[in-house]
Amino acid sequence: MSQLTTLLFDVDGTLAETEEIHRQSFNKAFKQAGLDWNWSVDCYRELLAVTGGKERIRHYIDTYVLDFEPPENLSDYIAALHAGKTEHYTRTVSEGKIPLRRGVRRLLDEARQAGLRLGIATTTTPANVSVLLEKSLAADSPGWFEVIAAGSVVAAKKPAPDIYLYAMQQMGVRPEQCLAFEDSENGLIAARQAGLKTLVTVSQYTQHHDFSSAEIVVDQLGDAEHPCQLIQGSLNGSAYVDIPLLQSLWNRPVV
Ligand code: XBP
Ligand code: MG
Repeated sequence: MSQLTTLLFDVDGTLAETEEIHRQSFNKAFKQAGLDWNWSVDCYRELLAVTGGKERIRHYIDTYVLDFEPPENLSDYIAALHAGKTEHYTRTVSEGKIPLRRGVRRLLDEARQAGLRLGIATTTTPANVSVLLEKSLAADSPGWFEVIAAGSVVAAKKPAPDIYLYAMQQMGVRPEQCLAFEDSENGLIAARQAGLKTLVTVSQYTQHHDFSSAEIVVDQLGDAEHPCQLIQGSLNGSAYVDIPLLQSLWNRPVV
C-alpha cells in the first residue's frame, strides 16, 4: 500500500501570481525590439491557452500578425525576442517584490517538517523559477526541491504530461505516491494525464477554466487567519489546505 510521499508544484499562478509580470515582460521585449505589439490583459488571458513563451509568441504571429516578415529565421527571431523577455522578467522578480500566494510558504514549511518530498513541474524557463524561489521564498529554497523540472527539458509542454512524468522519473516516485498543485486547465490536464491527483488554486488568469477533474479546487491555500474558499470537492474539516487535508485527499479513491 503506497502512501503520500511527494508534492509536485506548478510555478506560474500556483506559487505566485506571476503571469502579469510575464505579460509586462513580453510587452517590454516587443517595445525594445521596435515592434508595436502590445498584449492586453484580455489578449494575454487568451494567449495563455498556449504554454511556453516562445510557442506563445509564434501562436500570436500565426494568429494575429499574418503579414509579419521576420528579418531572419523566424525561430531565431522568436528565440531572441523571448531571451529579451526573460531578461526583463528575471530582472523584475530579482527585486524581491513578487509575493508568494497566501499559504504557499506555510504549506512548504509544513510539508518539509512532515518529511514530504518536494518537486517542481513547470512550463516556464528555468531561470524564472530560480529567481522566484531565491527572491520570494528563501535564498536556499531551490535546494528544497529534489527536482526543478522546467521549460524545454521535455519536448512537449503542458497540457502534455511530459514535465510531470519527467519530474517523477527524476525523483523515482510513482503517481500514487504524489499530489500535484496547479492553477490552470492545461496544468491540470498534464497532471491528470500523468496519473496524478491534483489540487487546484484558481489564479487571476484562470477563473474561467474547467477544473472538473481536480481532486479539490480552492481560491487559495489559505492559513489560520485566512480560511480558503472551497470551489469544488471537500475540505474534510480543514479551514485551509494543510497536511491532514492533503493526506485525506490522497487517501480518497480516485474519481
Ligand atoms: C506558465 C507558462 C509559461 C509562462 C511564461 O508555466 O505557460 O509559459 O506563461 O514563461 P507554469 P516562459 O504555469 O507551468 O509554471 O516565457 O518562460 O515560458
Ligand atoms: Mg501555472
